[in-house]
Amino acid sequence: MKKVITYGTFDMFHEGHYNILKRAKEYGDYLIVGVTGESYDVGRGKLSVRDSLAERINNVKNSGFADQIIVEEYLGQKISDIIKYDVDVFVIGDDWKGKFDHIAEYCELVYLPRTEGISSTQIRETTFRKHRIGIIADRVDDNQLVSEAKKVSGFSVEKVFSEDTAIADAFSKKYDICNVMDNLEELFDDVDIVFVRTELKDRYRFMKAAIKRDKHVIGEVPFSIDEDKQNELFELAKQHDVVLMHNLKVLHTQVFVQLLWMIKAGLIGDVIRIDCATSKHNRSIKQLFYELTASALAIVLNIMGTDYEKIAKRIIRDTEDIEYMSMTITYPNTEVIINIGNNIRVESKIEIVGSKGSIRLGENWWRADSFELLPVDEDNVKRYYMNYDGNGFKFLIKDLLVMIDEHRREYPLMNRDIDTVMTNILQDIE
Ligand code: C2G
Repeated sequence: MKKVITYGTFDMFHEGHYNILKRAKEYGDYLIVGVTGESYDVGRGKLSVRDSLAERINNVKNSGFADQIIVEEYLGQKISDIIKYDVDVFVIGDDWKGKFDHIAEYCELVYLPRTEGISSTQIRETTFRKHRIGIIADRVDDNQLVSEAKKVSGFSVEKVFSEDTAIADAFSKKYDICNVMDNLEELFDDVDIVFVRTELKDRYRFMKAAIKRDKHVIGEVPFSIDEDKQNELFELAKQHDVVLMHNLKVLHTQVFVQLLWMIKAGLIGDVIRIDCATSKHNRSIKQLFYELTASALAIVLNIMGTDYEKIAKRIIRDTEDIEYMSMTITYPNTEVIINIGNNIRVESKIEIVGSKGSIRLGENWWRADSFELLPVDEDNVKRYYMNYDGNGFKFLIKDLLVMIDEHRREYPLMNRDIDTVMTNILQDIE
């Protein structure tokens, strides 16, 4: 019996998929189809997949050509499948020409011509409404929004506005955004999401204007340190039925959700202490404080909840440019320490110490792609990771799209309670 294998995502199953399965089957007597698993797709940067794995498998099954369906879960699995299933022929579309030549060492390799004029991307674009985003900026720095947005289909960055026209021009050149807007109102025309990337003092004003024009908003954290203004923004968002999304990438990474689950499930026992530190160079302590402390607090408040007993804070300024902030948050049985330095070198890490074990995150924990679990009673360290490129913004965008499309308005890991406590703590530091 001659065994053939082929692989694919098979999202929005179409004629091209049908044709390749049909032709693949003709190369032998038995066809195995590998359908990509969801985390494998995320890992290889395919964030636009719309159908669930079950739906995609079902569609392959309904084509009637597959004798066996398997799930492709990791890079490199193809070689082990060929060995495991004793495959004779490997078939793939010629959009992959040259990429799978090494397979020829293990079995016969066939690249088949693609069906012209149809693709999953094309169907996604015509089936789903495209979300357009406008940016309000006060510096030429997009926080990788533009590059990350390109990885999520159904989303495009269209317009930029700045009160300083030189900044808007430089921004559009640097990030290749065609439309530079002269005034704010124009920015709001034809976009449905607005990213407010400005200093704290201007955020509330811009966010309010965007919400009033029924735009979903992504804002830097905190939106405002004035509790009344903050509440007003949320009230307005409710009235206008739009999403207010905090630019806190960590809350959208798989690694964070995974470690949160492990802690909640009791894998490290009771949390006794959380130690969180990092440092940056040549940046004002305010900026540092807000960006990094907000990420640290988002992690801590999700793990520990919002009922802390007290907070103590110290800022040490040794010279004009060395600054060091140390904050202690006390819970009934847990102590949380957050240390942030400027122009001083502090090891970047988060250590969550529990009665049964610890969890450690290293460098760049605010957009973590890995962590370690160190059980108390075992020597072996377990590593958990999710490889991804970029700074994680794409996961935030993807979550935002799901929220908009499915009409959800509050992201569960950043609910109003967490937001209020976070704002109060940040306000307290002012
Ligand atoms: N295909 C085709 N004609 C099209 C579209 C797709 O022949 N118009 C083929 C592709 O060449 C591929 C198969 O259909 O062989 C599945 O395509 P996708 O679902 O796009 O899968 P892809 O992401 O290319 O995954 O491990 C995954 C595989 O390497 C391929």
